[in-house]
Amino acid sequence: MDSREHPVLVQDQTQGVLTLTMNRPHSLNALNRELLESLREALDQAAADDHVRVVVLTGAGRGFSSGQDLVEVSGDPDFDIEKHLRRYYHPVIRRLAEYPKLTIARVNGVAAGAGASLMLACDLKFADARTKIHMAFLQIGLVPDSGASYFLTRTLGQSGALEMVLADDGWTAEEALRRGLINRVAETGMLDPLVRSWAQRLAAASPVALRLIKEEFRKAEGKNLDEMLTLEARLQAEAAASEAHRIALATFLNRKRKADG
Ligand code: LHQ
Repeated sequence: MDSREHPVLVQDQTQGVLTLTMNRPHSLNALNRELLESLREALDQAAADDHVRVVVLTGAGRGFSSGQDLVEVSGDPDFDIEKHLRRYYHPVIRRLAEYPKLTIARVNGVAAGAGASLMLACDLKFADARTKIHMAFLQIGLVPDSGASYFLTRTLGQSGALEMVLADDGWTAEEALRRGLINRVAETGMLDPLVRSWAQRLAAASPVALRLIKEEFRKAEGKNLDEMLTLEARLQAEAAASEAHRIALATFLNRKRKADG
């Protein structure tokens, strides 16, 4: 298969940043079976590769992802949507939600339906100012899936999540930013510098600390203070035993010794 036809392009930008590009631009990167399987495989490989510290997920062309490829699933009388979700979407969403490395959604254009769910499952979301986030489920008589209900209610609360799903035409990037659904909005032409600066800085940070910070925050949901104090202390012991911490501490003490003369 020609690399231009591959549904997910894997670009190693060295310095620990790997970019996965959903590559079906003619349909605004509509999600078909092949793309979802390729994405899961690429995520698995990147998770196992020690050189990869940060994964950037983005779309080719003018969109991030338009969600499920509606052409692929229409016209098949035997299509079983529940099975389809379990088989193709759930592994990707679970993988992203529990990913051991930092993930950044580079939202270069519209994110709709399950495409928005993919964005929501990433750790950081940076969007181009022209982006629209459109849940799109109700328009075709469906309910939020692929983790959308989970991520939206946690981020926006019940009422905000409902408003988002019922919105006529989705939210602009500015609205999504104001509501806390995404982290940053970049003016036209500024998305790449924004993503690059965050990705490179975090790729140079302690991979152990990043993995544990993610675990800490994921587990904080639904826990009380006592439980979190216990968990923090355990995770801190693991972070403190890492090479990155040992080197950073030695560097600090060296600098201090020199400064003190
Ligand atoms: C598409 C798609 C698309 C195929 C644009 N499929 N071709 C999970 C599992 C199983 C079943 C169902 O659902 C789910 C969860 C979901 O994801 S449900 C939500 C599915 N997505 C949608 O309903 C969004 C449908 N698309 C749109 O509403 C618009 O295309 C958006 C708002 C995304 C973008 O609008 P425009 O910027 O005006 O672009 P466009 O509509 O002109 O689209 C460009 C091309 O992409 C066009 O093809 P063409 O050959 O005419 O140039 C579209 O047909 C194609 N396309 N979305 N989901």
